[in-house]
Amino acid sequence: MSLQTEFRNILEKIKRDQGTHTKIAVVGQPGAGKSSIINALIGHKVARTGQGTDITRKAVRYRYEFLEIVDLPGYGTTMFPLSEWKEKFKIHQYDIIFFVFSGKLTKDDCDLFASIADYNKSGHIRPLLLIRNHCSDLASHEEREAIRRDIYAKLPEGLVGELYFVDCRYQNGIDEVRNEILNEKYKDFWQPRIIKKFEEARDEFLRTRKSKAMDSLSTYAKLACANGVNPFFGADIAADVAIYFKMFAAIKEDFDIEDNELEGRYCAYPLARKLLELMTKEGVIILLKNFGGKQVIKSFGKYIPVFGQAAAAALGYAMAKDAGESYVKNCAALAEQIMNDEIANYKLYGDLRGSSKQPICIESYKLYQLKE
Ligand SMILES: Nc1nc2c(ncn2[C@@H]2O[C@H](COP(=O)(O)OP(=O)(O)OP(=O)(O)O)[C@@H](O)[C@H]2O)c(=O)[nH]1
Ligand SMILES: [Mg+2]
Repeated sequence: MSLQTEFRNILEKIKRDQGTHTKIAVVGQPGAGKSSIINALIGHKVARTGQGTDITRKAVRYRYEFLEIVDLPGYGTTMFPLSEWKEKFKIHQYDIIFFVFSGKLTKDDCDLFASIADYNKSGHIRPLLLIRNHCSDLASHEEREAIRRDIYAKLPEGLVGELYFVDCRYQNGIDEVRNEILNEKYKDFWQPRIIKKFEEARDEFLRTRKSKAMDSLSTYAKLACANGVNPFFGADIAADVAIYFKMFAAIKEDFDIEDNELEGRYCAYPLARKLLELMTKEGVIILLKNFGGKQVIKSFGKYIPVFGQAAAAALGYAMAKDAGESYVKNCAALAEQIMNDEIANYKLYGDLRGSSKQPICIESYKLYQLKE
């Protein structure tokens, strides 16, 4: 295991908690391309698409990372007149609304806008994204501007929505919605929920690992105590170095911190360098020197009968305990810093810490179709 694996495991656990999901409703007229947009955003054909109306006949929920994207049937059909559709699908329960359209706006669209404006009056404002699909049909800038003017004129007062042009066939504009909008613009929406849960899990991780590390420390401090009465003059420093090495390695392992992470991915952290320094003989000798007088007393004390031996043993124990405790503290502080940074840089789409422009790779994500 590595710290990064621990981080991912914590996230995986949180993902199973539906309470952390940000719910997105994808709404619009039949055939506007709602299901196609879900497929394009997720990067995988999960939702059924097709010509004709009522291709999607019930709310289908897809979980993607911390999002729950819900594909809804189109409204204004025989099967779903708008009033029944509103009653059945209750879009005020969602956090974000994607309104997808590809042709002329109808009276139903305007009625829906009015309902959303009404829901927002309760004070819970749901971001509204106006997504014009089939944008490759729009050759000129003027055509887009006309669409912009038309839809903004139809939004009731108080209802704000940003307009995006996408095309599912050619994937135009999808990256923008996926990366800039969901990853960045709405980060404040989904991230605080995860962070809250994450902090609890992180603290629990640190608490259990610290206590495990304190057990390792105690084992090695006892060995150092025994080495305090080592009768071979000059041998105890070498033995101490070996004991300290083992103690530090055990503590690191208790925190699932791997040397290759310290040397690679997390090398920019000053604490990572500090932990690595103590994995070298030179580093441990410097540490022992820093104990100064104590080490000297320990080396000579054992030649003073009874009291000297006891004092050397006690010193050996105290020094190892001091060094171990400070190592535990540094491991915990580094793990905490790394986890905090990982969560702050976490992106829904794209690799961890990777560029938001990276193409989506479905293999690295878990995708679930939730049961009705
Ligand atoms: N040319 C073109 N065709 C598209 C685009 N987006 C979707 N389509 C096609 O339009 C048809 C309808 O798309 P869907 O995604 O099923 O539409 P929908 O809004 O989910 O439809 P319902 O579920 O019936 O409400 C499908 O045949 C898609 O392949 C696009 O951007 N360009
Ligand atoms: Mg559909």
